[in-house]
Amino acid sequence: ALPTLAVVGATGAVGTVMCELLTGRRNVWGEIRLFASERSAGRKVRCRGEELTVQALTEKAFDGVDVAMFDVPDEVAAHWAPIAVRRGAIVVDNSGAFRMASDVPLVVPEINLEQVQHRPRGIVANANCTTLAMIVAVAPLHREYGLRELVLASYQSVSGAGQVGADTLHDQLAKVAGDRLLGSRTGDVRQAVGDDLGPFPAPMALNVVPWAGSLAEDGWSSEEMKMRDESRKILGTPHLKVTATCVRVPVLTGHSVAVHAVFGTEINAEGARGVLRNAPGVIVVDDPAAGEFPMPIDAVGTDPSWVGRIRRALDDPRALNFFVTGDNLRKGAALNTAQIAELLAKELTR
Ligand code: 11C
Repeated sequence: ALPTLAVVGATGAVGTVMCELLTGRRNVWGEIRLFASERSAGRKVRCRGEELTVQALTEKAFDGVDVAMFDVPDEVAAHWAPIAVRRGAIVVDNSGAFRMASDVPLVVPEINLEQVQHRPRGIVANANCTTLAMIVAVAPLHREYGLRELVLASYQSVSGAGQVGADTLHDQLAKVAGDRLLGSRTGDVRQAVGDDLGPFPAPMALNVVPWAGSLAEDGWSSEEMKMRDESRKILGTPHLKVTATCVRVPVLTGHSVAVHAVFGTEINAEGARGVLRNAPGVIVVDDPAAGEFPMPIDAVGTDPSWVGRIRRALDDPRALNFFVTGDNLRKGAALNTAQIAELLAKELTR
């Protein structure tokens, strides 16, 4: 029989995309169970052509579940993932709760799929959406040229902060739309937007906010630390130099990253383009003369990381600059989780 799947956090922004993805992937799972908070329990969700009723989480609900995909806040995952494991499930967790634990693999199938087998705690972690968009392009270049350093600047969409992030931008845009003075020297976006900033520290409409996540040490944000820590773990380079500046932009879906990557050998743009064209999960769109470069409006709703603006640094022949965009809800979250879960399904049905 095909394995039973649980989706925990089925009604959030990522959970919704997860159900869409499952609909297109037949013959992988037998029963599918959807879970969410008490508030969403009882809701009907269409998944794989069936109308499923969302259930509240209980310990017993995991009985008979083979694989549980979690997309819930860190503290919820920290509590419930070990319970799901005790009840017999393998957990694929998209929160930050377990990513950096040495006994939990952090898996990106295009890069380190073999690590899915070493999971002493029964948990496999999924990386942060900002790391994922970028690392799928960086890893093949690392394999070819030997990475020494990454300097990153992100352009993150509001849906990275969940459905409430997307709703907040829509509401704010409705408030400022049509007023040509707003956001200019004579206008005041803050006044028009009012107090409802949603999950953001400042207005997102007509603005750019150099902040994502929570405050970490010495002025760094948690999101910037994740890009550093997770890149090192996924690439298996614990001492890689990584500097990130994470910025939220008024885009609904699609996280972008400007990358400056320094390698151990000299590099040229055409060689790098060739490596990236052959890399799994990557699309090269790089013809600025024709107005072709990767943008969130291209990447949204698609699986790969879109890479362009590939050029060698002017002052360092070992350094490459490029721009990468990926759908933060797909490869950044639901898709990578589903890919890991499918590796497990294959293992279970062998
Ligand atoms: C954001 N990348 O855009 C974050 C959301 O650790 O999985 C995902 C946070 C995480 O706000």
